[in-house]
Amino acid sequence: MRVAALYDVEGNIPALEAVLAEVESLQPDAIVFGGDLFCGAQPVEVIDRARSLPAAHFLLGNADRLDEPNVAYHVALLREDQRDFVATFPEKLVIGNVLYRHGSPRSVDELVTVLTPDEVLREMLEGIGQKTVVIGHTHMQFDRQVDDYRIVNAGSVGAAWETEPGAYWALLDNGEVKLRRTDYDVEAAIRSLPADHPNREVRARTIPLRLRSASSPPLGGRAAIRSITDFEVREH
Ligand SMILES: [Mn+2]
Repeated sequence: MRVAALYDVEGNIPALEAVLAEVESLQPDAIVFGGDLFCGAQPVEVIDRARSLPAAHFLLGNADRLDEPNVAYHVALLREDQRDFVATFPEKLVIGNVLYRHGSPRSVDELVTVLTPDEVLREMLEGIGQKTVVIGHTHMQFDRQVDDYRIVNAGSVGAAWETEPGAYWALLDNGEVKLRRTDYDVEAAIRSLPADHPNREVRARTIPLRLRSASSPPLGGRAAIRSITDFEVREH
């Protein structure tokens, strides 16, 4: 069983196309779109492209909730059939005994980073039968072990917050986890943001957000991060 986990595409079609060029050559059994699929520069194109893939499965992210006021600009751009499609996204998927969720092992919205304490992760894992859990949402890739659980953050395809720019994703290959980074034209993606895109300046700065180091993301503590202002950022 080979599964490509593509999280937080965030409407970035150049990033998605670059990743799919690699993914399609690997011929995975499944492609999991792990939530926060369309909010970004090319929402219509990203949904159509993702939906055209026969092996694709979709998960709900916090920014895929059609009634969420923060995403109204993007929802208004979608066709009716696309809105109906997004409304079907489930909060969790199990494929090959791996659990896929957007935020944390138990939530669409909770944040998990490398700094989230083990005891907090234990709480989030309570009652979960699958020993491997793939999440996203914080846009920072990692592969952690807590007791006999493996928690993988697939990273973000469309708005990676890492030390190197690129599109980040994960490949689950017969029990092996491979963290992947794919180059794409980041500057072109930034230029393609429409002039009237909400928070255009912030968005331009966060495709990608460049961290000083992989181990110094944000604050420690329970929630680990609250917003991008918690990050140490360097100019790109
Ligand atoms: Mn999210």
